[in-house]
Amino acid sequence: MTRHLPRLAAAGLLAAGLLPTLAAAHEQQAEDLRIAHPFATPTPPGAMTGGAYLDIEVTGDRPAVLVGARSPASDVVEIHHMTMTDGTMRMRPVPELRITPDAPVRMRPGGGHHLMLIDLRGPLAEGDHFPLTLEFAERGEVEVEVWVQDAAEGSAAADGHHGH
Ligand SMILES: [Cu+2]
Repeated sequence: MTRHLPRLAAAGLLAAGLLPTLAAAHEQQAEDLRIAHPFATPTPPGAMTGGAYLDIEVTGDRPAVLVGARSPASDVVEIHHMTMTDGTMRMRPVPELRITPDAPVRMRPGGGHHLMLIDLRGPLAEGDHFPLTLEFAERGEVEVEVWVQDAAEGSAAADGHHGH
């Protein structure tokens, strides 16, 4: 029995030393990202998909790459890009979204990038909120809280986060 003691003590010290390091590294990786005003638009009953929008800015020199997202609000979350071609709205999934220091991402309803919530687990009602985990290459994950707001209200509130 006593022979196991030093080994256990060493393991304890290792774990104690290691865990704070990992936690600090994780925070530092997300430290140069500013994520503002995540919101999702309400969905009619029975709708299987919904759109979520947020702003991502990198405050350092290194570009960030959003590679995925997930949420308990839906089975799947995809990064989508929407364009209007000859009056027809087209959405397509993109594998990643790159954010450079000089080009912050501002997602808004009606065009450009958004996050598509696919196979909703329930309708999104105004005033609801749900967590969303963003997965970044090399930076790890960032969890945000998404509030359900109509398109105009959500956009105005998101614009209000940028004072210049
Ligand atoms: Cu979409």
